[in-house]
Formats: sequence, structure tokens, C-alpha cells
Amino acid sequence: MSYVDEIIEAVVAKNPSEPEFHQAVKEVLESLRPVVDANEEKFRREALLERLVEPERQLKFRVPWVDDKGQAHVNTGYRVQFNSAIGPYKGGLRLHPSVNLGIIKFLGFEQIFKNSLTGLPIGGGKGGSDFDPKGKSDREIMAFCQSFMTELYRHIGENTDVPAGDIGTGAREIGYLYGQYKRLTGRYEGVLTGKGLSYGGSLARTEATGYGLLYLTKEMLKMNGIDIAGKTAAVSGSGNVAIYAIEKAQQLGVKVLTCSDSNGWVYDPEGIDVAALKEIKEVKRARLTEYKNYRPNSEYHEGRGVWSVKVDLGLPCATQNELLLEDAKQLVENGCIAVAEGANMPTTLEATEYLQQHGILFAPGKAANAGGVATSALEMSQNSERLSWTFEEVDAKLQGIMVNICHNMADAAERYGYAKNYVVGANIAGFEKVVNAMLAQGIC
Ligand code: NDP
Ligand code: 2IT
Repeated sequence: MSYVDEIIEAVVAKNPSEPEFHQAVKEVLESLRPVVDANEEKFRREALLERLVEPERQLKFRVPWVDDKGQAHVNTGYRVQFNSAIGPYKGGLRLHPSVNLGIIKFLGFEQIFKNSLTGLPIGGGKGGSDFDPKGKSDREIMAFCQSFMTELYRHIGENTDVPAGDIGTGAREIGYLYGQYKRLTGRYEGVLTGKGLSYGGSLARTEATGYGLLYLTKEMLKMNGIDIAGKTAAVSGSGNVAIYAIEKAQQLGVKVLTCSDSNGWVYDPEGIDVAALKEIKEVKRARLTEYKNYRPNSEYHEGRGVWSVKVDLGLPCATQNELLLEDAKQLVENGCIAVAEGANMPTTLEATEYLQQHGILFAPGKAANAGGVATSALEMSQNSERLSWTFEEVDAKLQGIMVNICHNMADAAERYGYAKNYVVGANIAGFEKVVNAMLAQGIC
């Protein structure tokens, strides 16, 4: 059996109840075959792949908190410190009832390669909790965040592990987490990113993931002789990534026809109204059913359906495994030309394969959504030098990083004989730097 197959089998056997982690490991290791085959003896001797798929450290802890009625609750907190070969652990905190260890591990594993692709010195980590922020008061959110940080603070630091936002964790949560870290340690340091602008946050971090997604999509199309202006797009999700993806898409002349939340989706033939979406989601924290009040010509549908709309570009920006094989078939049938993942692993393995086989340009999340964590690393730089850069400076750096990632993934794919297979290209390009650092640092 090949080394790659052995490791995939061992990961499944050792972590039987973690399907998302299996999926992420399979996707990456399958892509790495050409590199692993060329170095098999050395990698086996150094147990390189065994070390790559085993987190350096996994923390799991109790998070007790009290609601507004005086009732106590207990959630489970996680932080998986996956790989520190190229820098301190870096990655977001997800707050969603579906969170479990396998989901945090899949996200942490992806983060290793994504962070490497940014070209910045950040290792891979991820954390979160099965806490559901929906419907909670600000005081309840604060109680949860303070309790979560009361355990987490001892494991993180500006040079150790730097968490940030993800699903359910935005500026409000980062603020409460930061306040508690400061209280417990007495240290005012860049231990979290996505901070508010008044206490060390970076301009353009809020926009970075969505904007970065469009910068990469634009470049990928350009490399293939296609102009992004005048195209139509379907976006899923209506959170941080989706909102700023829609905003940048419109600035680039793309008409975005859809967005969604976990209850339903919106079709707006005139193009999504970003100001309305921001008010509904960022200010009111309400549901998408409200969108019709702002745009009477739009349609709201219960359930899923974003991928049934005829568009040129598919931009999944909600969550894992939200673009299925049947959706891929529909996109192809409707003449879609490119899919770029704003979310982490939103496309199933079968759907990805189908899209690629049918000539769709496919940018995997670890490349396409790397603008968020890249800008987090820029926030860390600004904190270290105790300076703040202008929006234009950060945005220009972000654009440069996304264009670089796009060319690096394309070049790596071509070098190994997989031209235009950006999944293979991104995985290999991300892996190369990490593996060099791991080999140089000995067995650790
Ligand atoms: P938000 O919490 O701001 O928004 C998440 C959106 O996805 C909401 O519209 C939410 O709907 C929807 N959603 C979440 N879970 C589900 C689910 N199980 N089924 C259907 N819809 C769901 O998160 P972000 O925008 O920050 O994150 C979106 C994706 O992007 C995630 O995969 C995240 O890991 C990834 N990402 C985020 C980055 C960032 O900087 N924030 C960086 C890189 C990747 P509802 O409100 O109904 O739950
Ligand atoms: O998935 C991701 O890259 C993020 N949620 C952002 C992580 C970060 O550290 O900014």
C-alpha cells in the first residue's frame, strides 16, 4: 500500500467519529501524492505524514456560564494547536452548536496549508465551542466569552497562539475575549486578531476574507483569459465573508443574485443590496426573511437553493459541505465557469471532482479565503511595531498576497503535471514550506 493510503487509513481508524477531519486529510494527502512518492523513503523514515496529521496539542475544556434568568449552562471549549513549524498557531474560534473535536481538527488541518500559502510566518490552529450565540443577549455572550477565556488564556499569547473570528465569532466576541485576557494576564498584546480599531485592530480586517476571495477569483479568471466584469454570481451565506464578498464583487462589476442563511435564501434579480444586508445581519442580527422589506422585487425561499440559479460564478461563503454533487451538476448545466470557496471546505469531494471534470475553474478555500488570516497576520505585524497602517496600505498588501497565492497554486500544479488543478496546486504549494520547516527542525 502507498504511504499516502496507509496514512489515510490510519487517520480513519484512529479518529473514527471525525468525518470532516477524514475528508480534509483525504483531500490534502491525495493531492500530495506526487511529492510524497518522490520523497517516500525520507518521509517514511521521519514519520513526516504521521506527524502532519497528528495535532501538536488538543485542548478540550468546560465552559460554564450563567444566563440572564440565573440559569447555569455548560458548553465544551476546544483549541487544537495543530502545527507550529512555520510560526505561532493561528486560526479562528468557531461558536456554533455543531462544533465538535472533528470539526475543529478539520479546520485546524486546513489552516496549516492556508497559512503557509499566505507567505507569512503563521502556523495552524483552530478552536471554538458548541455554544450557540443566536438569540443570546450581549450580557450572555459576554458571560460565555469571559468563561471561555478564563481557561484559554493560559495556552495562548502573541508569540504562542493567536486566535481570531470564525462562524459566530465577530468583533463583539473578540472584544469580550480580549478584555478578559487582559484582566487575567495584565498584558496588552496582540493575542487575538479581528480586534476593534480603538484597541489594536487592523483596518480592512473585517472586509479581508470576502475582498480577498474576489481578488483571487479575479486573478484566476484573468490567468484564463476571462474578465470578471459583467459576470453574475451566486453567493451563499450572509455573514462576514459573504457580505464583503458581495460588496467587492459589485465593485468589480459582478452582479450577485443570491445570498442565504441557515433557514433560507434570497434571490434578488437586481443584485443583492449590500447596505440592506449589513443592516439586517450586522446591526439587527436578524433573519433573511427581512430582506423583502428592503427589496420588494426580491424572492425569499425556505431551505437550500442558491446553486439552482443560473450564474457565471459560484461563491460558497457559509459552511462546510454546503455545495453537493447535485448542486455541482446544476451549476455545470447552467453554464457556470468558476467556483471559488469563501468558506472552509464548502464543496464535497464528489462535487469538487465533478466541477473539475467539467472544466469549471475551481479555487479551494485554503487559497481563496486566505485573505482573512493573511490580514490577521498583518494585524499582528502592526501590533508588534505599535503602528496602524491605512486602509489603502492593508488593502494593497492583501491584493498582493491574493495575486501571489493565485500564481503559486497555478505554478505548483503545473510543475507537477496537473495544470489548472488548483486543488492539487494549493495543497502542494502550502505543503512545501511546512515540510521544509518540519524536516529542518528535526523530529518534533
Ligand atoms: P458568520 O458567522 O459571519 O456567517 C456564517 C454564515 O453562514 C451565516 O449566514 C450562517 O447562517 C451560515 N451558516 C453557518 N452555519 C451554517 C450551517 N450549518 N448551515 C447553513 N448555513 C450556515 O461566519 P463567517 O462569514 O466568518 O464564516 C463563513 C465561512 O467562512 C466559514 O466556513 C468560515 O470557517 C470561513 N472563513 C471565515 C473567515 C473569517 O475571516 N471570518 C476566514 C476564512 C474562512 P445563520 O446565521 O443562519 O447561522
Ligand atoms: O478560517 C480562517 O482562516 C479564519 N477563520 C480566520 C483566521 C484568522 O486567524 O484570522
